[in-house]
Amino acid sequence: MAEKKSSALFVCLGNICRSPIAEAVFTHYVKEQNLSEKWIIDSAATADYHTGKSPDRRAIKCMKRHDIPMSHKARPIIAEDFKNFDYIFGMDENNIRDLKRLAPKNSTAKIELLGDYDPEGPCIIRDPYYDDGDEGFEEVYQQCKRCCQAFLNKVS
Ligand code: WE7
Repeated sequence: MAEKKSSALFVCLGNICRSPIAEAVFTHYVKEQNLSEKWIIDSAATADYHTGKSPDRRAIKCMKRHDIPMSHKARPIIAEDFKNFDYIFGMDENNIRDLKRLAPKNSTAKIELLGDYDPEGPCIIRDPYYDDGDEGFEEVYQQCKRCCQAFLNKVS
């Protein structure tokens, strides 16, 4: 009998910057630990604004720089996600507020800040969308890396 899979959904405002990076980074560590068969991993938006779009070019550049594959098309979070996923991670307090507002009554997912797993502290993964360069995206990547490793170690 196959054991039940765990599942994690990474969420931000538009699903083109932070959450596809988090999804790619977590998927990378899950693969590295040969746990791919045990996990369902996806990302989604709280706003139906960039649906169908690829990640921001700066996010793509960041993942290329770190040699981590990323392929995702933006999609809004839907009611079923709140019962299908064990964990739904927001990046900042706005995401958490929106997720709690969007959660249906039968929601069973644990809604958490991804940054709460960061052993180095900063709990908010800041929105880099209106930044000029690549630095904000690099910071997002570094935070996602620490948080995803810590989360995976905790739950497996
Ligand atoms: C963002 C964004 C991000 C902000 N990705 N957008 Cl202009 C707009 C309006 C509604 C939904 C989306 Cl998604 C967007 C485009 C995409 N990371 N961050 N907008 C943002 C940041 C600070 C204050 C206000 C906004 C809209």
